[in-house]
Amino acid sequence: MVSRTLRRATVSTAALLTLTSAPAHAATHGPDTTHSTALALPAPDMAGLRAVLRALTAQGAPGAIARIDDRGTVRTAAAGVADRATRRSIGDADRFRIGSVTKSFSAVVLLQLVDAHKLDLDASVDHYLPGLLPDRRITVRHLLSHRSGLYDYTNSLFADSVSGFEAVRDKVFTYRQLVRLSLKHPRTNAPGAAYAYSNTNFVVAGLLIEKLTGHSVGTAYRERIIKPLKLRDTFYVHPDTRIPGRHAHGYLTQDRKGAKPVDATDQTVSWAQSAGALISTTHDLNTFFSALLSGRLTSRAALTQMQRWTPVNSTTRYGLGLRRRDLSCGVSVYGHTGAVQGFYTYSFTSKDGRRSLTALANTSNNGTVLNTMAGTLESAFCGKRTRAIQRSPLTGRGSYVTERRVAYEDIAPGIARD
Ligand code: HEL
Repeated sequence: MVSRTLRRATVSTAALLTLTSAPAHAATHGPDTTHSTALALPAPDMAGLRAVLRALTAQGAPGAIARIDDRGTVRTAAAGVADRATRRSIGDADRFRIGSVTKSFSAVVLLQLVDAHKLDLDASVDHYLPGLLPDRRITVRHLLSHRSGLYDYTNSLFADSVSGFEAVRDKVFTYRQLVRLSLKHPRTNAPGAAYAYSNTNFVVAGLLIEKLTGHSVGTAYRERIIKPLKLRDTFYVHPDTRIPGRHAHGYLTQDRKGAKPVDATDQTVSWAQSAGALISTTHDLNTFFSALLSGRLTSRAALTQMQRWTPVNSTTRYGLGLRRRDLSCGVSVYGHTGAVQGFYTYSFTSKDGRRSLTALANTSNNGTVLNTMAGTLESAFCGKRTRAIQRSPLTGRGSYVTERRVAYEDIAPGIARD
């Protein structure tokens, strides 16, 4: 089973083209022209989903879970353990660190402030935070779409994965200290000129939230998202190091092959804060993205702004704190991914928010696992694999192709390694 999934990850582009209907591509910043609705979606492939989770454990994740919420119907799957020491099985109720899925929460708070006429997406960041950034041309929209050109300080912080992590595990940073780490390096591009994923953008977003609401980001998340949506398992505990209640342990893979993974569960996540420090569950993240895409967290106009896409690669676009993934069956899904030491998360929903999938693997620094996790989206939104006939150009003979290509290309350089 494992080898089948691995083989699926390397199927040729030619085979992929045979299998797929071409995904709709919106022009840069153009309207969203995709056609995915829950009604048109095929039934999820639960056997396929379970196979992906088993493959993740074979590839080095101690455990993996996935949950699909589909108009009131809940489907869950799990493989492996939450805790390598006790061997407790991992389950849907386990809380975990969601990493950059936090960015979608930060973006929602800022879009709510746009709705309240307290923030202008196209205003200079300098207007709200005078003197913070060296270039007054950087706008709020540039931050939220990763087009500011601000260097991602985590590239330097985590050049060596374990010593980099241990150096910050218990550290408490101010936002301004993190911005200063970024500004030691040249900017990657002129404002607006290119997409370059950077945690720095969402650290500045945190500063904006605090400045404009007069409260901490934790309070903003709680009052504006967590309480209204009754997300009972979602927490922002910074600078506390513990995950409250029942949770999965997270294991950071060492750069040195064969070395024992490091239990990275307890940490301040102060290096990320508004860019990545939330804790949640599969249930709460599905509720969150479903609410967002169905228009329950912002105005429709704000949601439209969040879906002005910058192309990232052939299958991924980035809006404002929101990713769009175009799947092999032509369906597009909306959400975010996360990578924080010990935890990889995928959380996406359909265009209308009616079907959502969240998956977690309690490992990190393992590019194979991160790539394979894309298969959870295929199983959840594309259904059973299509059997398509591929003809040999040499013999003209047809054979059935059942694989689908999965690819995760949108990774900050040096962040996830095989
Ligand atoms: S990276 C991503 C993901 N994002 C970005 C952010 C997040 N996470 C980080 O910036 C974490 C960096 C260190 C992670 C660490 C590991 O794997 O545990 N890696 C190393 O130390 C490598 N030397 C773009 C993948 C996202 O999906 O948005 O979350």
